[in-house]
Amino acid sequence: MTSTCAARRTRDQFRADVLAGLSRPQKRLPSKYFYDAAGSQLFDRITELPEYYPTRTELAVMREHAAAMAARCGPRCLLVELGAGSLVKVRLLLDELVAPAGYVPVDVSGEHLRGAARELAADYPGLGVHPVVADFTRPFELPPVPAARRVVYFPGSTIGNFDPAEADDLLGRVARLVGPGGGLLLGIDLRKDTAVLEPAYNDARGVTAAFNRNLLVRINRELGADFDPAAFRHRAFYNHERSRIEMHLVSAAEQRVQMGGATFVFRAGESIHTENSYKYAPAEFAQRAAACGLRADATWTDANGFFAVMHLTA
Ligand code: AVJ
Repeated sequence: MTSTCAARRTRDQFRADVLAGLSRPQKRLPSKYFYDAAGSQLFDRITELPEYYPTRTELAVMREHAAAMAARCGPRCLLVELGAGSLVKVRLLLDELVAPAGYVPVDVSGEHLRGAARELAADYPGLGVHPVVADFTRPFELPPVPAARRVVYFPGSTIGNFDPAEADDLLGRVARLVGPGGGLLLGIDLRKDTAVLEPAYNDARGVTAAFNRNLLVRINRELGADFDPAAFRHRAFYNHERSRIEMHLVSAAEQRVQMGGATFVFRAGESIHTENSYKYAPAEFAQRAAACGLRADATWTDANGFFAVMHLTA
């Protein structure tokens, strides 16, 4: 059955990524694997934390400027959302779009995607909803829906999880996907005081720590490893030189972890680097996007300048 094949391929890729990441001198795990069912629930709780400003700030920017954003998108546009986790945000946009040609949510999780698509289709009876199951960090194709313009919507500052070279790669692929004159509506988290940034990733209730450790729980369950999640400490800090929050899991003691036939040795204090969350200045981001074929023509931010939604044209 095709779904079983796809599930196995996904599992094999996960295993290969984990083995490769843990074999590097600075151990690494890709942050895209945070989002299993438990991880997605923990992330939802993160978005409600008093310290975690990005989600509520982006929502406020969307609420205030949805009409202007929709005007930039233009009438009869095909809206392509990367990730289907943000039904609240896309609704703000859909409510303002003039005669949208359709909505294409793109997500790796077929289950999550179908649920989200069904919910949205029920609330927008005239709207064609065409879910695409794909990992948007790799090339994928769009369904042939006639439209005046294609616009990719990429909210949540997820672009911040990409290293600069990966971000450039994604921006270039988006430019080709939407074609000349097409658009990108993008959420980016902005540079700000460390005193605001660091608590957002070190919340007092320990939800972010649980989110970070859940990656080890998932690796145990899905790949049969024997991590002791409690033997790893959550660490998050702002790296000024690279303009990014780094999240790590720090081994509390010397220990060994088995996975399949492989053994990974941890020194006391050795870390696994689990996430980068880059913070940008709007002008600097516009410059790197321009080099990838996307011209920024509108930027909306909150009064504190914490978060930006940017519209770019290919
Ligand atoms: C989903 C990319 C917005 O980088 O802020 C939240 C994920 N990691 N807390 C971010 C995350 C730790 C998050 N994004």
